[in-house]
Amino acid sequence: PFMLNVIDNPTFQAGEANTRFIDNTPSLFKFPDDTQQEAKMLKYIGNTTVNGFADVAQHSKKYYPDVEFQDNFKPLPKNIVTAKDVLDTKGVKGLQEWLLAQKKVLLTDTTMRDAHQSLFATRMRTKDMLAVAGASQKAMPELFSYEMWGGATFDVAFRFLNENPWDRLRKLRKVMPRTLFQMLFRGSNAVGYQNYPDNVIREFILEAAKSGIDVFRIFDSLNWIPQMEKSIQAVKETGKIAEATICYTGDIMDPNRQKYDLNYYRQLALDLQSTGADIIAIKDMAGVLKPEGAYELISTLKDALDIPVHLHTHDTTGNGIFTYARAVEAGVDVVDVAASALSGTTSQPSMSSLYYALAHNDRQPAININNVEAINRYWQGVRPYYQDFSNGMTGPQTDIYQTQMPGGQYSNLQQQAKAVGLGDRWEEVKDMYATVNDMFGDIIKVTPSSKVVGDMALFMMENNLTPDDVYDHGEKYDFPDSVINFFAGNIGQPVGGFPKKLQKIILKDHKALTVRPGSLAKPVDFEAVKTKLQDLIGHEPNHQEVLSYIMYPKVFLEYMQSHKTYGHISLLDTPTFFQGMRLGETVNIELAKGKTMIVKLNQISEPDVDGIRTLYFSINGQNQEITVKDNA
Ligand code: 3PY
Ligand code: ZN
Repeated sequence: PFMLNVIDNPTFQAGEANTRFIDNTPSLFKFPDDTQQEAKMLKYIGNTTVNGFADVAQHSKKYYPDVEFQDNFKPLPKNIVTAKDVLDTKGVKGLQEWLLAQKKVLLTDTTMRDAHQSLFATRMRTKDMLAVAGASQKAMPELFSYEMWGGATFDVAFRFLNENPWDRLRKLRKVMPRTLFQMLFRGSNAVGYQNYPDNVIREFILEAAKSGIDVFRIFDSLNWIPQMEKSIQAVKETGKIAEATICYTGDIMDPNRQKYDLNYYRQLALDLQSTGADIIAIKDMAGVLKPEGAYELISTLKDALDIPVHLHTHDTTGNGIFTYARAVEAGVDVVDVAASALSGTTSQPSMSSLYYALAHNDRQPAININNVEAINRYWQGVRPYYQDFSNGMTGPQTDIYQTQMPGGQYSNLQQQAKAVGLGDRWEEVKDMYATVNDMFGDIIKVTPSSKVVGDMALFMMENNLTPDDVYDHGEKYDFPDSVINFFAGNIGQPVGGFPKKLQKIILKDHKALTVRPGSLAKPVDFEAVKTKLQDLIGHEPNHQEVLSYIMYPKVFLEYMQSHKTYGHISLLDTPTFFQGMRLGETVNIELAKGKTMIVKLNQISEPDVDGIRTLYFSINGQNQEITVKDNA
């Protein structure tokens, strides 16, 4: 490459190269890839500096502290056996036995998935996870698992962060080889919002298992087992853990709300156990499981089942720790918590709060609290980076007991409401959400059924509709696609069936399914998709790319395009990624180990008649200018 650089150099070609030519031409020492990578990086920084990042307010000053984190943790001692070691050496059965034999309650850390999904719309970048991942494994080897993939992280990575979620998995796996990795899997909806053919579900699970996922938390948004069976079977093929999940809704202790009563949950758990579940999870996605309800529910399940029980809640109401404490008394095997800085409100309860809440209790989790707090200090530094995406909730919201909105949806629906001009009517949106749930017959609300309820609520508000308007002249309206889809049975059958009158109004002449949608879907021809995708992206796609394209065709292609334009911008620090640079600022970008690009922004010109600005940078001391169209 060096010779080529010399030969291609215009000075050299013009025959003007003298002996000092090489010394004075540092670009000769850069390989084309570097130069391209730098140019792409600059293009991104320039664009973001001038035009900002979609939906993020620009700040004229830095408003976050610098994060300094030193990994001073010692390597894992030889005698420590992690849950991952147990799975890898003794298999699923071994892990089940190991779990059931634990006296202490075990923990799953959701910081890298649900916590940020629920607090700031899933915007956490891989770079911020990688900085602490290896240290976390050393600091907290006693954890059951890390939830770090699935749910909304898959599409948000492509859609908003210009990142490939498979790369995230690979990189984290590399630095956390002895930690169980857990993902949230939406049954027949995989990591999407729609039904996928059975062979797509199977291939996705096989690929995820191969890429490092150990525990698959599989749920269906209507608790309909036919929508979960194929996923459970696929996980069993891989020798990984099928954690079949029951979404909790209603209130088992309220005699007036018995659509989902204790017996409903007990029977569902038993049915999932017979379907092949290795662990049963209770997914309290909205955080409405009250402490006494948790005690009743977990006691009943522990009595009825032979397999471990894992409880997931959100701390939206402020009662999460109390709920867990009662579940711990009832014998729950594992609960989900997050690092304090990313816990509370719509996220999971805090790991360290739970630790202290269970002081002098013989089931207090076996963790090193000083280590937990050291890791948390890192997250404290990172959290402000994402303030712009935060849902703004600063304290407990007990109205969630009425609205039953999932924690993961709260911040997303808020963004959606803003986008359609309903940002300042958020309280009404929440009320409408509860109203729509009643109209739909009190359904289980979690992705994607929660999105259906949210879309309908926004639709009714945008069109100023009351429920009576819908019942009386609903035929006049074109309801959102997601709502039509739901009533057409395309995401499955709700408990107790559809409300017939409303179904007719929404569907008009459209027919409704009563069978599992996947039983009718044609299998995807992976080879054909691969060939088509190769034409679209210009290289032979790997299996992960094929699967990503099948899940999200448009989002994936847009990602590929922007990746081509901007290169590896996942290497940028987060403030620069979202805010660009300010005049006089210097940013260090580690392109590869030991290869740093030092970027300083010296000057920005006024826009010319065409709105083009020139930005003057120095890159590793060399001046470089680029032009950017100012869209303002
Ligand atoms: C998801 O499906 O992403 C969820 O977090 C549901 O709670
Ligand atoms: Zn959740």
